[in-house]
Amino acid sequence: MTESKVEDTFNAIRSMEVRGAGRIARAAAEALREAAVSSRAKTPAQLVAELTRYGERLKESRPTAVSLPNSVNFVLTGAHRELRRGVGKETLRKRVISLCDDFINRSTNAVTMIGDIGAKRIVSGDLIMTHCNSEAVTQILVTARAQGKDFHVIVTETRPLYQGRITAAVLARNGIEVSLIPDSASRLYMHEVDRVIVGADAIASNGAVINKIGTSMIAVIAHETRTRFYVAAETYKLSPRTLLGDLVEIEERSPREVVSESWMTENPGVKVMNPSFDVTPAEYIDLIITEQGVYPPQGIVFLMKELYPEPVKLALE
Ligand code: RI2
Repeated sequence: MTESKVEDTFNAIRSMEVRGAGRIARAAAEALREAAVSSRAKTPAQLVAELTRYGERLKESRPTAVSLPNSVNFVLTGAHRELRRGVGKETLRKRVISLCDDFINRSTNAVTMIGDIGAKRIVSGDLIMTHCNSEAVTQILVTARAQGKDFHVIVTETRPLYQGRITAAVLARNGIEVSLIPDSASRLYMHEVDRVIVGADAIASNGAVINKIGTSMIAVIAHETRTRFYVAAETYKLSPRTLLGDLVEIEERSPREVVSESWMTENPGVKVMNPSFDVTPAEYIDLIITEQGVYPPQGIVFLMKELYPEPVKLALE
């Protein structure tokens, strides 16, 4: 029962039935919560071993969004801490359940907070561009609209999976004027745009942002026209391992998301590439809007060291 729930969540994340960096992090915490509730482990050590195995499995579902390992590690680190303290199995189970709830609550609160902070940067009359589908970005735009601000949003389709259509539909439903454009039309409209706002799947210690493929192209175009470029991201999108020199892995997805199976069969000489994310260097980013405040990308490392001291400590040991 438990194993199959974890596998269901693994498959839902991998197939992108559940997608978006924040949502997959919460889905992993929910799966671990359910695993803790229904576990038949006989000892605290067995319970922690089981959860660790499930957590490691969930982490393997998608490689780029660091929110996923940060969510699993938040729960597992707490579970191991309780085990070392020598608590009984039922206490440990309750503690794990409350850690999962805690992560999920923090995550939803962070999105709300980002909406409140980011909405201050939206001005009536703005033309805003966004790419892909980010709940942090959507929250900012919907909050600004609820405050009575009038603005227009250009949403890129975001090939190959067209998540831009989701964003456009949600914004329109919230009374926001919205236009959907092919990704390749970004430069044509950029000279009219006041600010670009995108989400993030991971943020490196040097302030580089890893987000949906095409983000860096839009950032370069925004730079050309001196258009402000903001990133909206909860702090669990910070990648502490990048402090130790690790690179963020870029997910390569199936070519079938780009062309049909029959097209591939008819054109065996063509290698189809489908990277899901790209890296936007810090110099193309004006601000990173987090639930802990607004940071220049070059300053994000200080927040990272404060929130994730462990990797640094490990490196110094
Ligand atoms: P929120 C998404 O990844 C997009 O790249 C989006 O910008 C980012 O996660 C952050 O989304 P995917 O899962 O967490 O669609 O702000 O590949 O919702």
